[in-house]
Amino acid sequence: MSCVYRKTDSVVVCFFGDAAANIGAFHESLNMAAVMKLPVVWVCENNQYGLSTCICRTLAGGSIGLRAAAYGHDRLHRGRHNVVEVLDAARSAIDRAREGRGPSLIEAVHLPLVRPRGFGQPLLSDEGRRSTQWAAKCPIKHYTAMLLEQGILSEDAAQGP
Ligand SMILES: Cc1ncc(C[n+]2csc(CCOP(=O)(O)OP(=O)(O)O)c2C)c(N)n1
Ligand SMILES: [Mg+2]
Repeated sequence: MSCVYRKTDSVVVCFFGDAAANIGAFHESLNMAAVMKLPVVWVCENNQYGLSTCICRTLAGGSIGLRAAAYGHDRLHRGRHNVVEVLDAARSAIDRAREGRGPSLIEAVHLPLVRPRGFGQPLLSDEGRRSTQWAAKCPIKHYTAMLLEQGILSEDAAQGP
């Protein structure tokens, strides 16, 4: 029984990978949550790969967020590397859930992560290129730069212990 019925502030936050959006339970759960206006926030950590398979080969329609929209969800598709935008999205989704306005899906899109050795598979041929792309858009690096720029973090503190 959800907090909608119990009249509490509780919200369910459910994390899953991009590959889970292709199984039946994903569709059944999103449908039921929307029909019942359940206080649920789905967070899809979309790293573009299920094990070693690129979603470009498995995801029809090209977007997990669009699937959520089709089930009447608020769809919050946030920046690739912006921690603050993701925090804002989470706040807005939780508020919406608490107000009884139903579920949301946050699709956190990460650039393809390097798999050192893809679950028994050989190294991917474009590993070097993807590694460089990921390093350039690392969310921690960007957040650190933002905190330094705003004078919230000192250079010393940024270096860590
Ligand atoms: C019901 C079920 N089907 C298939 C698998 C096999 N399996 C393990 S991990 C995985 C892919 C997971 O991809 P994703 O959710 O995107 O997570 P990531 O690999 O990016 O960490 C699959 C298909 C499983 N564990 N359970
Ligand atoms: Mg994945």
